[in-house]
Parts: sequence; C-alpha cells; structure tokens
Amino acid sequence: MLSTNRRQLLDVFRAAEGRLVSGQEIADALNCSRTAVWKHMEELKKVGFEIQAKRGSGYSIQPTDDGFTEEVLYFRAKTHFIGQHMSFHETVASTQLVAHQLVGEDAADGTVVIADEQKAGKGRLARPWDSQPGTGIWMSTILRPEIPMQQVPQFTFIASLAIAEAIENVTGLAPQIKWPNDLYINKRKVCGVLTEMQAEADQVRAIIIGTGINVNQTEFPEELREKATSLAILAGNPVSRGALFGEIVQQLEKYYQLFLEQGFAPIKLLWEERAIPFNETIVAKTLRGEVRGKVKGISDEGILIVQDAAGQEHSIFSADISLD
Ligand code: BT5
Repeated sequence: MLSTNRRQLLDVFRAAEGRLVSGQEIADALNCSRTAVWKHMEELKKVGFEIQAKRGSGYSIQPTDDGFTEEVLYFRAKTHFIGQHMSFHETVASTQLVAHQLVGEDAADGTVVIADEQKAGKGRLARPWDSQPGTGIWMSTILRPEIPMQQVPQFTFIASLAIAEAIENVTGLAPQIKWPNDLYINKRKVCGVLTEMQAEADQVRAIIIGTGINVNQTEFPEELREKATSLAILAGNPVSRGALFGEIVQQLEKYYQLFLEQGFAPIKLLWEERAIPFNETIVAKTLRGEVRGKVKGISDEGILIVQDAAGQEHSIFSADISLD
C-alpha cells in the first residue's frame, strides 16, 4: 500500500497533468519543508520516474517505460475507481487468491491486485498459468455490481473487450477474441481471462476478473511454445507494461460503466466485431462431452450457440474451443 505522503505527492502531479508544479505547492500539499520536498523527489527516481526540475519554476514527473511499481501504476491509472485502490506484489502465489481474501475484508469496488510474478497463477479448472517475473500483467480486479448471478459470465466479455482495445491502443496490434476468454493474435494466445465470484444465496458479493497478459516474454516454456506469444514478440520491441496497465484500467472502467448504464447488448455487439470463430466449424469440449458444429453467435447472456451437422442448436455455457 502506498504511504499517505507518497499518495499525496503523486496526486499533486496527477492533478497537474504535466504542468510544472512548484516546490512550494508540493510542500503545502504534503505539509512539509522545501528540503523534504527535494528528498521526496529523489525517492521518486528510485521507483520508476524521471524528474524534470526547472530552477525557479518547479518539477514535473514522467514514469519510465519500464517502470512497474505501485507508484507508477497509481500515477498511470487515470480512472475514477478501477485501480484507485491497489494491492501490489513483487511476487505472489496468485492475484486471484489475494483478491478473494480482500473481498472478505470489504475491499472497495475497483480494487486491483497486481503482481510482477505469480508462483501459482491459475487458469480455468485450476490449470496453471505461466506468470514469469517482469514479463506480463498479472492482475485481478474486484468489482461489486448489483446484478443477478446469471450475469456474472458477461464480465468475461467486458474484460476481454476492454483488454483487446487497450492492447490495440498501446501497440497497434489487433487481438481477436476466442469465446469465452482468450485473446489471440496470429493464432496464438496473448491473454487469458478468468472470471470468478463470491456470492451469498442469490446475491453477488463481488466479481473477481483475473487477467493474464503476455507482454515482454521473449521465450515460453516448452509446452507453451506452439500456442502462446507475447506483445513484444509480435511488435518486435518491448512494450511498456505500465502504459498498458493505464490503458487497461481506463478501458475496463469505460466498458463496465457502459454495461451498468445500457446492459449487455452494446458490449455484445462490440465483442462480436472482434470475435473468432464466427461461422467456422469448431469443436467445443465441455465437461459433458464434445459438440462439433458451426458457431452461430452468442446469446444475449453470452452463451455460445453452435449448430451441429444435423441442424440442431446447442447452447454452450463453458468449454474449450478449437477449430475443426
Ligand atoms: C485462462 O485460463 O486463460 C485464464 C488465465 C487467467 C490468468 C490470470 S493472471 C492474473 C490472475 N491470477 C491468476 O491466478 N489467474 C489470473 P484457461 O482458458 O484455462 O487457459 C489455461 C491454459 O492456457 C493452460 O492450460 C495453458 O495451456 C495455457 N497457458 C498457460 N500459461 C499461459 C500463458 N502465459 N500464455 C498463454 N497460454 C498459457
């Protein structure tokens, strides 16, 4: 957690939006001496910022491209609530587990748990999620909408749409979304979404959206080499995880608000524009068996509709999809 002082200092610069801030302004905001201001500024250099100091006029700060600290992420989160509370970890078993705990401690709507490394990152059905240190964005976002339980799966769509757009805005690469939770570029997976919830009776207590994004890996373990890729591999250069994080929280907030105001319909339309594999023949492996057929679309609830060779329609709630 950021100290109050650190948060106040960053707030001054966030509010300044790039304009120079005088030493006196900072001293007033932090209720400290001018000498202490200088020390605070020196500290910021150690946590991922470049400082510009102009004699007589003041300071401005800029996060470095590779800065990935709680301070940098807070500075880059230009949102109203998503990412305004953060639980940052150098290393953690799984950000999902931490997020579940925080829900128990009444974490605020929009709290983000983020880690530089996960030792036991998980996918759906407890599959392992490879989360090497210093390479990706491994984060879990806690949301507390007042919605019935059936709508919870729709948050996978909100998240994948938001992340696809954020990736495109930052890198120019255009991810496609494979139902329900994968982002693909050039037929390889760059991101997976895991939506979990806590509920009591019929009441949703919180939704926890886990997102794993491969950003700067240049290599993957043997078993992923054929199916995974990273933004850096595709772009041919490292991508700023901090800048991407800032864009993700902004897009997530934008689409979450759209959902709260207008429901799932506009999300569904935007999601479909990025979706694969429409009208393709696929095999959906579910816990109950396999369905082979053509993708007809998704329902208003986000359920995949597949038509088999005999013309019968199947509603698929959860599955692994592969092209036939
Ligand atoms: C997912 O599951 O794609 C959801 C992944 C969610 C990970 C995030 S990271 C932050 C948060 N904290 C967590 O502990 N989890 C979430 P699924 O559709 O089940 O895909 C899992 C499969 O993807 C694995 O079985 C591997 O085959 C493959 N995989 C594992 N690590 C990968 C990676 N880094 N990139 C691409 N594919 C990977």
